[in-house]
Formats: sequence, structure tokens, C-alpha cells
Amino acid sequence: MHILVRAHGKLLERTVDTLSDDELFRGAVGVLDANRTPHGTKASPKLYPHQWSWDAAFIACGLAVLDSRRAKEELASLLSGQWSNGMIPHIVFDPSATGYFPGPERWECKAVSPHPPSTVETSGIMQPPVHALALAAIMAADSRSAGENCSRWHSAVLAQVVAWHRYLLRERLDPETGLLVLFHGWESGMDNSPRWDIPYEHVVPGADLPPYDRLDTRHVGSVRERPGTMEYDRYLWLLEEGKRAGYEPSSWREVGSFQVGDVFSTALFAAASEVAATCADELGQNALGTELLEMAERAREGVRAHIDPKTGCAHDVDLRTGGLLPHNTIAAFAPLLCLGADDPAFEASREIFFSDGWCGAGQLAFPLPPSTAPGSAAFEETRYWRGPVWPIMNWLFSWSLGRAGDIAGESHLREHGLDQLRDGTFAEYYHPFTGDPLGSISQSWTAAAALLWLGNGRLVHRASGMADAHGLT
Ligand code: 9WN
Repeated sequence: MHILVRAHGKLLERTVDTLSDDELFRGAVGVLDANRTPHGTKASPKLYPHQWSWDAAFIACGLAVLDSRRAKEELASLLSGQWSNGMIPHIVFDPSATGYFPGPERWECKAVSPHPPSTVETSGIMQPPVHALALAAIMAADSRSAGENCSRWHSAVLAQVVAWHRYLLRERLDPETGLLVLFHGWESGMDNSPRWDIPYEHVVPGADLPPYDRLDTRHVGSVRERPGTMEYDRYLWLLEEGKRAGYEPSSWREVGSFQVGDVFSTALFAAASEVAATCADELGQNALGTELLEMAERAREGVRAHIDPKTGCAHDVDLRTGGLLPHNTIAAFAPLLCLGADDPAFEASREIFFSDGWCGAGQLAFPLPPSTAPGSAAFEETRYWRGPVWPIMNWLFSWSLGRAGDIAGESHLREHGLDQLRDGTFAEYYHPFTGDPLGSISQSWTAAAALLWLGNGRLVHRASGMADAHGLT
């Protein structure tokens, strides 16, 4: 495939490998197999050798296309780390893996909180709540296969998802803004996004920040692809704050130097609650379905209250000052995740999403949304969440547009999202202008996105059917 890329101010033609759909499918399966461990699927081969919360949920969605039994193992393994207060932690550590910092000895969860499970080691914070999508994908895959009756498993996992959503409602939904409260940028999954630049200015690492060695920068092509040193000091400082608060949201609210209302996680909470309600209804648990729909509505109200009426884009909030945060990042499109297509805010933000400022920007290698608006002052081409294009975000928005009935938008993201992956690297993120792979190569959730798209953009496909079609059985 030939693509035009802008380099040093000139437009150049570049040839990239172009895998066919079949090759891409096989490549994605190969990545997930290579990253498989006895404890699930590591997020990437070296940079992230454990199970991350929202990665595992997306990976389970992708695995449901291929093998619903393995998808169940993936989700169950993550959920073995669920805390007794309902929180699903952002990392469930693989005891046999090395090479990631901060590990369990730095988080010290069991020493400071009564809630972590005794059987596995976890981190003390959360990530966005997308796990209901994995349950729905697995349930649909199971319903299409003629195999064993899995409804007991489905109900047990639904109970865990409900416990998680109740935790979010009870401990994390800020009564004033109606948004989910985060105490660490890592909780957003968009660690160093410009979304958090202003709140991070309040985070001043103390002289007693314990020393540490970064391991992440050893596993990427350039340190410019990762957050900087000052950012890492702040991340580690917030971890110390969390420990002092026993990772208890009510205590962390008293002392936290980073407290934000996250509109993107809140939109996902709304969407996932609706998806979970559908699962509950299918399992005949109508009271739970009603409860989940009420949660969805509460979360949607929080998002609605933070939509800029002129643009339809949504703002996060700095809860320490009450100030609205700028909406020049991909998170501004939260309305696309949780509103109906006939809602004026959906229409307005969709227009901006596909406009010249975003997917339609002339310099882009592929017409896909960069993590930060290319025209904004905060934009950096190669640095992590500050500019690069993240395939899993493309999949998430394609899923969400499809769910809202916007088939044109869904197909656009699917088609170009797949083209971006045809170099076969399955990178964590890509340079928006050159299309070069960045961050980790062979990232599991990128492979999952390919499987989901190649299953015609629907969450669920008959497990054996897809594998047969690609000669994998
Ligand atoms: C910190 C695993 C995770 C993703 C996040 C992404 C990155 C970790 C890191 O990797 O975060 O949690 O060390 O940079 O930002 O979204 O879940 O893929």
C-alpha cells in the first residue's frame, strides 16, 4: 500500500506492508497467542507483562470472536483481582513476570487496605469500566455455539460487574458534578494526556518520594514516545498519596492533590451499564437490569452537564478548583459513547470528530482520530497520549457509532482502522502523520481490535465459525 506522509515539510510517498484481511487475522491471533500466559494475556510482550484492567476487557471481547472459552478465562483471571469493595484494580500482576515498575511491592495494597483479594497481587487504583462489553461479547458468542450451557458462569460474572458498577456509583460518582472521580491520571487510561496538564500542576512530589528506576523506557524505540521524568515523579507521588489514604476514595478525597471528574470514563460507565442491563435482562434478572439502567442514566446526566453547547464536545473538571478543563483531546468525544445519534450533542460532536480539525486533518496518514487535536498547542506527534493514534480508541468509537446506528461512521473507522494495522506490527499507537508504529509492538488490545473488526465490526461471532473460516482449527 502506498500512503502519502508529510516529513520535514514535504509530502512523500511511502510503501508499507499490506496484509490481507486473512493475514491480518492470523497475525492478530499470533500476537494474542504469543502474549498468552497461564494467568491470562499480558497487555504487551515486554512493556506491560501483566493483565491491565481495560486491556483485558477489550482482549476478552476480541477473544470472543475466536474462542469464547479463552475469552472467559481472560475475564475470570482479571476478575480474580476484584477487591471486596467491588473495585476492579488497574493491574492484576502475574507472579512469574518481571520487568515492570511499579510492581506489587511498591503498591503495598494488602498492607494498607482490607479490600484486596488474598490470592493475587494487584495495584490500588482503577481504570475505565468497559468490562460489561466483554461479558456481552462472551454471552453472545456462547449463545451462538451449540456447546455447554454457560448461564451460571454468565450470572456469576454479571454479579461481579454489578458489584463493580455499584462501587463506581457509591464511591466514585461525584455528587456535585455527576462525573467519576479519579485520583491518578493512570485511572483514566490516558496517562499523560493534555486533559490532565492543569490538575498535574498541583501535584508536587515531596522530598520523601522513595527512589525508583523506570523500566518502561527500555522497551520503546525512543524516550520521546513515553511520558517524561517530571510526569513519572508525579505518578509515583500519587501512588504514595494513595497508600497513605489506604486507597479509600473517601480518604483520598481529603488529601488527594489530583482529583478530576473524568467525562470519558463517565460516558463509558453509562454505556457499559446499558450493556450490562441487556445481559441482566437476557439472564432473566430484571431487577438488576433496572438498577443498571438507572446507573446509566445517572452517568449520562453527568456527561450531559459537561457538554459545550456550541461544539457538542465534553469537558473534564478539575475538582480541586471546580474549573472546566480544555477539550482538545479525544476524550471530548465522550458524547459519542453514551448519547443517541438523534441527540443534538451527538450530531455536533460527530461533525467535529470527522472535521478537518480531527479525522479529516490533511496531514494524517489515515483519517483516524489522533489522541490530541493536531492543531492544539499541546499536540506532540510521537508522545504517548499527546498526539499519536491509538487503534483501540478507533475500535471503541467504531463500536459506539455502530451501536448508535451510525453505520457510515462505524465503517469509516473500521476500514481505515484496519488499513492502519496492515503493516502487521500491531503497535500500541501510531504516528499520526507518518503511520509509523510507536510504543510497544505486538500490543494485545490492538490485535483484539483487528479480530473485532474482521468479525464485521460486531462484538460477537460464532467461536468456531470464524476460526474455521481462517483455517485456524
Ligand atoms: C500505566 C497497558 C496500559 C494501558 C493504558 C496506557 C498504559 C500504563 C503505563 O498502558 O498505561 O497504567 O505504564 O504507561 O496508558 O491505557 O491500559 O496497555
